[in-house]
Formats: sequence, C-alpha cells, structure tokens
Amino acid sequence: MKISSAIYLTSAVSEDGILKDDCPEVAFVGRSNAGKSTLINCICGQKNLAKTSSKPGLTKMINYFFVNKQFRIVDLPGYGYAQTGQKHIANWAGLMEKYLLSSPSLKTVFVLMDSRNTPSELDKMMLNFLNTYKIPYIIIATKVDKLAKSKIPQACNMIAKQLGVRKEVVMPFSAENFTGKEQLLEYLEGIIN
Ligand SMILES: Nc1nc2c(ncn2[C@@H]2O[C@H](COP(=O)(O)OP(=O)(O)OP(=O)(O)O)[C@@H](O)[C@H]2O)c(=O)[nH]1
Ligand SMILES: [Mg+2]
Repeated sequence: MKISSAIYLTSAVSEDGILKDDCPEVAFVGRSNAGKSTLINCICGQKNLAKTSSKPGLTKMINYFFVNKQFRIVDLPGYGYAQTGQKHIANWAGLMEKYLLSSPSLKTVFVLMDSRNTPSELDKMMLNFLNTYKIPYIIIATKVDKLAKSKIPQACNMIAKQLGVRKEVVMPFSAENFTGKEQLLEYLEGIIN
C-alpha cells in the first residue's frame, strides 16, 4: 500500500466522540513514548500529522486520521506514564476500553513496544484484554535503529516469548531508518483490502 493522503479528522475525549460508522479502522496502542505518533507520521510520510514528543504522555485523546480517503488510523493515548495520577489512569482505562469494545469497524490493533525494553505488566494486560475480546492484533517492536542489526531478531523473539505469542506476530520497525516500513504498509494493505 502507498499512502497518498492522510488528514486529521477529529478527536474523542469521551465515549460520545467515538466514531461508529462503517469506515475501516486500525488503531495504535502502547506505552507512552513507544513511538505511536511517530510511526503514524512515518507511514503517512508527514512530519506533524500526529503530534509527537520526547516527553511521555503527550497524546491524551483518541485522534482519528482519514487515510487514502478509504480508512482511518487511530492514535490512542499511551499507558504507563508514571506521572499521571490514579484519576487519569481510571479515565484512560475507561476511554480505552470503550474505544476497543465499541468501534464496529476496528480491523486490527497495532501494539507498539520499544524494542529495547522488556514488555511491561501493562503491555501484558493489553494483550490479555485483546485476547479476551478476540480483537485481532500485531506487535510492533519500535526504534530498532537503536539496536545493532544483528540484535533485532533477538529483541523481537524476546518480546514474543515474554508475551507468549508466536515470533511472526512481532514486526521490527524504525521511523528513523524506515526498517519494516514496507512490511507494515503491506500488512496494512492486507487488512484494509
Ligand atoms: N530513534 C528513534 N526514536 C524514535 C522512533 N520512534 C519514536 N521515537 C522517539 O520517541 C519519542 C516518543 O515518540 P512518540 O511518537 O511521541 O511516542 P508516543 O507513543 O506517541 O507517546 P505518547 O503520545 O506519550 O503515548 C520521540 O522523542 C520520538 O522522536 C524511532 O523509530 N527511532
Ligand atoms: Mg503519541
């Protein structure tokens, strides 16, 4: 797939804002700072479509983008940001759960994890949730430009093992040197078409 157009559509801060029409959707979840917004910009070939930050916790809303006039990419707020209070976490979990359970055209969830880190308890809870509700997902090991090339398969295998998934489910990605970009776009094509 080639992404030839991508525009910001709208944001949701509560259940009322969740879009429920029949336009196909893919969503990006993961720990704060994992690289969700950066990946979206990378595959869309735009620098500032989704807002990115070196400070975790930037994306606080559900942000919708309309791509190729055909499907939506959804940038979800990150989890595990240490400085957010209990109230924020409860709001986040509520909104996330509502999004994941009441988006009729959600095709696949991309779960992003920094390839240098061991999956966290929150990552495991996210996978557990997706498994429980039979929501299709794929795992993206991000920022592989930070690893020696020879260590990338090892890092992906470690993530797969920790999460109890087949190693084919973990795809390496870098927004810096575009590792995995073509594969991801191909995968997206398979989901949407
Ligand atoms: N080296 C490298 N840095 C990356 C890559 N992807 C993202 N980053 C950096 O990681 C930081 C966080 O990226 P974001 O895309 O804002 O992360 P996010 O997952 O959207 O974070 P939240 O919105 O807080 O949930 C930024 O400083 C990015 O420049 C990558 O592929 N390689
Ligand atoms: Mg973000």
